[in-house]
Amino acid sequence: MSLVLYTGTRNASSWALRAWLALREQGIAFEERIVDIRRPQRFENLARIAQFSPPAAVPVLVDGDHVIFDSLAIMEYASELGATPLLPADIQQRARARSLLAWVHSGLSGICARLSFESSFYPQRRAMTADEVEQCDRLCRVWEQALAESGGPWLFGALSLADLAFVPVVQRIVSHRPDLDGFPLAHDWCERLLARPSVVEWMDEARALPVVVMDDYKP
Ligand SMILES: N[C@@H](CCC(=O)N[C@@H](CS)C(=O)NCC(=O)O)C(=O)O
Repeated sequence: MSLVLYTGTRNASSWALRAWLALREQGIAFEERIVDIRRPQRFENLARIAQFSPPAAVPVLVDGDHVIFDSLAIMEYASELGATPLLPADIQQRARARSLLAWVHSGLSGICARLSFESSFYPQRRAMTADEVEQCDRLCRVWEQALAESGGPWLFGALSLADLAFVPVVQRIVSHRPDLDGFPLAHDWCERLLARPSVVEWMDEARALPVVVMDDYKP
């Protein structure tokens, strides 16, 4: 089997990170082709992706004659390819994990739009606004409750796609509000997640890249 994963610029491509993590965590060998999604070369590069993948976006996984696009589809494919699926065996737990995945995939909350993934690598980071803190608390309550119910170390006990899907969100939150006061289980889970070797590898490469600070990065 020869798999090729098209990903994006490390510090900007949070969707690609999710797909990459799922393949890595499942121990699946793949060739990675990083697509530069910075302007202006972005348009030419994504036009090349459009020749074989209708959304003209990354990530895309090519498995022989099969083109699998969209991070969620790739994550589920990786889960099924691996020796142990990255979704809970119990039907209700699996539905809850999928609910979280769907929530992330459909935008999650205002926090991701306001605090870009790239902003977590800015040398000067602003404080969260009151509204962002409120949204962050809402997420932390969800994580805290899941961890209390499962007993950890991951949201559903064993590592699942739900944990991996939250990595870019956790990176945004922890880089803007590291203490997470009042959410001890969520705090430790965030640290555990960001310490996974796969996550460290991606983030180290992301940190080494120059950042583009957006004008709208202000409270
Ligand atoms: N729903 C898609 C979103 C993919 C996406 O927006 N990818 C960005 C890079 S992280 C991209 O390639 N954008 C190109 C564009 O939208 O023009 C997924 O989950 O894979």
